[in-house]
Amino acid sequence: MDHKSVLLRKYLYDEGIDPDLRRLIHMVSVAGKYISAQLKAANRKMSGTQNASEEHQLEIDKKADVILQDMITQLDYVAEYASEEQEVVIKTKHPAPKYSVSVDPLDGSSLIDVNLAVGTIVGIHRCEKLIDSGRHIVAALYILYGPLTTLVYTSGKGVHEFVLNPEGEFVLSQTHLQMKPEGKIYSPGGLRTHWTSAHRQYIDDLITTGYKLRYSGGLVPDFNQILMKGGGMFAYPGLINNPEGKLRLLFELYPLAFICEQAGGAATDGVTPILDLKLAEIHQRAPIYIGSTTEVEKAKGYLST
Ligand code: FDP
Repeated sequence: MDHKSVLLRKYLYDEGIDPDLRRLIHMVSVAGKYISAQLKAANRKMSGTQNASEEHQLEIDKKADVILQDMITQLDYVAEYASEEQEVVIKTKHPAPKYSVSVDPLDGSSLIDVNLAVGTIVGIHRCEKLIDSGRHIVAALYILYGPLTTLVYTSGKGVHEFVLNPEGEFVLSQTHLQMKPEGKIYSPGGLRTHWTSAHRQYIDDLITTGYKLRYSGGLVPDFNQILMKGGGMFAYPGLINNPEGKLRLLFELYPLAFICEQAGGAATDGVTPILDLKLAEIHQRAPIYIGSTTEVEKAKGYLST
């Protein structure tokens, strides 16, 4: 197959998934094109406020959220829209709801002013199943705004990558991405002085067995690097002063865990698979160890004792 000629919408069509799910993924990809254009026009020193997680929120965070909300909630089968930038879930009241959507509109936006890569993360859940667990996810994707804008998605039939071309189309780049059982890079979040001794021992183990450090401070590019290199491990651990860590279960961890499992990898909080963790409220956080199965198993060995 000549990948350059295969557009995202054609690939989605050929996958034979539910037409409404197909349109939803396509709609998110269109939103991604707008966000990509906004980022190129962004004033990098834009002032901001605080979001629902009391983190600094830039103008561009809010713009990305508005673009996604407008595009997603206009589909008359979307029941709920939950955004990391908003306090509460938006309920659409559409008459025949089928899917609910979680979004992190612009993850890693603190990296915009230094011109590093950032991303959008989206989870698509069975209707009104947002506040439950990650096992109701039917599709997940992220869009990475780097030197190239790429879209990586899965509808439960493997993980595929598309690249935004100069004509404004997402064209197929790679199909059925797979993580090897073991990689050679590690990406550890959190302040070292706040790591627990179990986490520190785990990271020391990786270092002494020859793992290379790769950490940009952006979850999407850091996870994407592990996926594209075919293995390795990203961790944002529970910290001494913050046992739940930093990253949000619904907006960040469920979608990436779903993608990772689809690529043959795994994701755990140290004990429980991320997708099995129960969600009590939308901004809940959890520790994560995600990547190749060997590294994730090793993490469990250190963390669950
Ligand atoms: P950011 O605060 O820039 O939005 O989700 C939050 C996140 O970035 C992730 O993208 C990233 O992996 C993590 O925080 C980085 O946190 P540290 O600065 O604590 O390493």
